Amino acid sequence: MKKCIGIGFIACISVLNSFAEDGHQLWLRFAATKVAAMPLTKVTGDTSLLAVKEYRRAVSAMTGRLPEVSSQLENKSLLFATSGNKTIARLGLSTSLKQSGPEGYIIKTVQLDGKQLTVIASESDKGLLYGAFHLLRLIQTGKANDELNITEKPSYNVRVLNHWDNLDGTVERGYAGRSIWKWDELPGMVSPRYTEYARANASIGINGSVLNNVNASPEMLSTANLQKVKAIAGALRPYNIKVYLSINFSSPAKLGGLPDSDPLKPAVRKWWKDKADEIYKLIPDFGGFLVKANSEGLPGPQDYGRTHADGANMLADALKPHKGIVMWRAFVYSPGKDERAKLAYKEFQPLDGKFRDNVIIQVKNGPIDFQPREAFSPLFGAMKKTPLMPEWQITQEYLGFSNHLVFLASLWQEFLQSDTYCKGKGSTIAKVTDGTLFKQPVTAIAGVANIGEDANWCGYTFAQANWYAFGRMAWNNNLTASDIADEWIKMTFTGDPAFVNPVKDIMTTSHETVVSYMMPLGLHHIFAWEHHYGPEPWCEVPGAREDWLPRYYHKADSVGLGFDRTTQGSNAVSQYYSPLKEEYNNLSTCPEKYLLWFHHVPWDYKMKSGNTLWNELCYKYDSGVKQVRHYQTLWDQMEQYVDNERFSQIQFKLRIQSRDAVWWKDACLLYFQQFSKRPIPYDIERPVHDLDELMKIKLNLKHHN
Ligand code: GCW
Repeated sequence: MKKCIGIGFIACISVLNSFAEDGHQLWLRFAATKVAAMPLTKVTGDTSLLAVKEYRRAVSAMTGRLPEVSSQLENKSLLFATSGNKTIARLGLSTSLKQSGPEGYIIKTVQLDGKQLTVIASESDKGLLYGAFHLLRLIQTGKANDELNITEKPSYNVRVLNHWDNLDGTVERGYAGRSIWKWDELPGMVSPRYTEYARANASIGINGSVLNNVNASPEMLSTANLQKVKAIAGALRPYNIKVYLSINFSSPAKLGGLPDSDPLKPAVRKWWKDKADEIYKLIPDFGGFLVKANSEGLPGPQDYGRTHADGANMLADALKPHKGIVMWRAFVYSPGKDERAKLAYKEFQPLDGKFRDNVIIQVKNGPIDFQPREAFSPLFGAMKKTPLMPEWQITQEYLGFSNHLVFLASLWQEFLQSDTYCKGKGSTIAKVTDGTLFKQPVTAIAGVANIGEDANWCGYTFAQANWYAFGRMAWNNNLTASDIADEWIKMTFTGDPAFVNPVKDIMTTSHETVVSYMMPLGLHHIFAWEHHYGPEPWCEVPGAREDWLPRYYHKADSVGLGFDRTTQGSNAVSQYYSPLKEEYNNLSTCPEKYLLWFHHVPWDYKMKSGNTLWNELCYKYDSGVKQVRHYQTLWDQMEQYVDNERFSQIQFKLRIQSRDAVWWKDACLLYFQQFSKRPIPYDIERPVHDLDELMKIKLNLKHHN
């Protein structure tokens, strides 16, 4: 039965979409209704190739008929071929294929011997698989035709998901149920879900998976656990997904029984070398290690007076003979040394050039911590002799968990297109990290996964879009949020423009919306203690680190609001290149979206709109609330295009988001009003909560450390 909340009678009696879908198929539904014309139902190629299997499986789902396979070239058929194939040479594709590398591919319509063929060609089977999924995407989004001429090559070599999954099955900052990795059952039982996971990732170009939490247990590397990792690696391998592990820097002592884990001691170095040898014996294509060291209480080389480079290089040396890499995180902020936003740069920039060539530094997009909006981390562009990889958070720790609709591609696009000016104008983060401006030996990008054992994988249909967007942008860092939303909507729901257009509007404005109702104008880190779901700008925890408390960041007082990071303040602006540092330093040129990130601004400061800061803040919060209500209205009109189950889930979640937006607005405005002592403009909705009442809210949301 349909729920008829706020929807018209006609929609309620509609039987068109009365089937239910639990979202398990993600964007790989291959629904028959979406395919207008299916041009290529004949295939030439080796049926044992996964690319051919995937293509046939999808087409059969869309048309009800399994495409025929022939060994002869047939008119209007699809040819799968790697570079050795005679036809590839005849078509003169060999050189372009070489340039596209083993994962790249060409999809091209050609005429040969009087026949029209569509060719998917690559240097290797991996590229064929990616090419097959590309063609399927074109078919589903109505873009397949007889004039295809596509050459693709991934922006980054390593496109990896970081699972913050623990050996006990919990997931740190996970909002989609427990971990998909069933350590208790492995290696004897290998869940079919691993293959489904690998396939979903391959369909969007992801080629690596770090299986465990960066807050890593030394036990992860025990021989028994490595056998389990081997079993997972076996399930992921056919889809070109390599496994990586997060390691605990104290493993030699804690697991190996050595007196300590000093990276310069021969016994410690030998322990790691032996461990690497053991891993590669089990998993010859193992990817390497991800390391969180000397961060948030975890052990690291500094415990022994050594540097991050000493630690990373030791691991790099152990992995090098096997072609493994070290992804070493720059998420460090030891207390007391300086203000938090400056710390990663201060520790890592001086180490530029000191790392082995199989080390890559993994840097969160912003200098603090995955906030709704941050200025980009100044480390990007600042380490010219060391490869850097962006780390994004797909799981919505600071963005309403899997309750809020927030399409993160907009945030990531803003980040990738930010100009660092490190080599003059146009030195965007995309170009700094993907090998365009610096010839890095390895390029990479990571996303913290939002995947769990929920039937729909991510806890919310719209959270699936963020997994999808990560893969697509890791493959092609020039794609826009709008392009990606368009594809995803058509594949996940329907290609009907009456559905696609409004939903795309919702998705592409949703990031700005959440910023408006949570932390507009550069505000950051005013979340509730520990779980980071709701607002708590007033939060006080006796004995807590200063930089874990919201007031450290918002600095509200009778004069104004915001963190002074100018040359008069903490001078974080100095970590950026000119002309950015001057632009950010000056109140009148600083982009208003970063205003309170870089400045402590008087309540009566005149904004570009003509409003005072206080009024602007109020209008921003209010606009965020209004936008979510608008999304509800739009969504309710979409019922006729969606199955019941997903329609109702989204309707339900939007109601939560709407209530949460009001909660955020009331909490922040009533709290900051105590400092501004100014009225909330009379043309916006009055608060519906009391501050006292909001300050009592304590959610019982544990996070697993
Ligand atoms: O954002 C913080 C999270 C921690 C996380 C840490 C990190 C895995 O609150 O849960 O730990 O960042 O990125 O290491």
